[in-house]
Amino acid sequence: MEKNTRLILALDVLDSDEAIRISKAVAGHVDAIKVGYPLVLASGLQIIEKLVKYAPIIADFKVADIPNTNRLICEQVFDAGADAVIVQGFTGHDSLEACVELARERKKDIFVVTEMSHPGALDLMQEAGKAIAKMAADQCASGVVAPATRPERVKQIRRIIGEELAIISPGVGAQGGSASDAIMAGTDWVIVGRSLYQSADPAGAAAGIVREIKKVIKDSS
Ligand code: FNU
Repeated sequence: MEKNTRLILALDVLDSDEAIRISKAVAGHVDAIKVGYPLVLASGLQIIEKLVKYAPIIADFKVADIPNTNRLICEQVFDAGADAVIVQGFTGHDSLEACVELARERKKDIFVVTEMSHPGALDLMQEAGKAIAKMAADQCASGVVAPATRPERVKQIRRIIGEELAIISPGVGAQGGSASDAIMAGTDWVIVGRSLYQSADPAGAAAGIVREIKKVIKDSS
């Protein structure tokens, strides 16, 4: 994934025509499009090959199973044309290794969820977040998913994983996080869903976030 606009669209719409229309509109403004269960369950896995012409596709299936099942899932998703898969880290080193090994063979990317962006992540997940980040780094995953809603955690996770791994951060906009705060905390890409796909002008909304990101980078350099 090329680091250009540093914006990833989370495309959680259900209708494939709408998904294509929005992807086409934001294509120049995003470095990737993230699809997940809502869109894929509603319109089929083949939506990935229809969208991949607009941007690289990250499949957010939060894969969380035993190693063999994890590998089978990632194989299906890579075969469908996705460039990256988001997997959970809490299932442990062997489950993650199955995904990372396959991605290496296929020259694809795995992003590991450390701690999620919603309030409930504080109940159980946050405690494991730093250990998951370290495991992702030890296994040489491509990157981690860390919460834009908690920039201080992004900072801590960046210190743990170093500069080799990427951080992609959801939670900007609808969940209350700010793109500039996440970028300043060390995020490589912000992931934005509802604020883009529910906008009357998704391209304009995307361009606005990209401007905000570029400004904060310029002001801080
Ligand atoms: P928006 N997402 C998230 N938090 O929000 N993959 C996480 O910790 C995580 C995610 C996804 O709120 C969420 O499923 F690991 O409308 C949705 O697709 O901007 C997107 O990021 C956020 O969407």
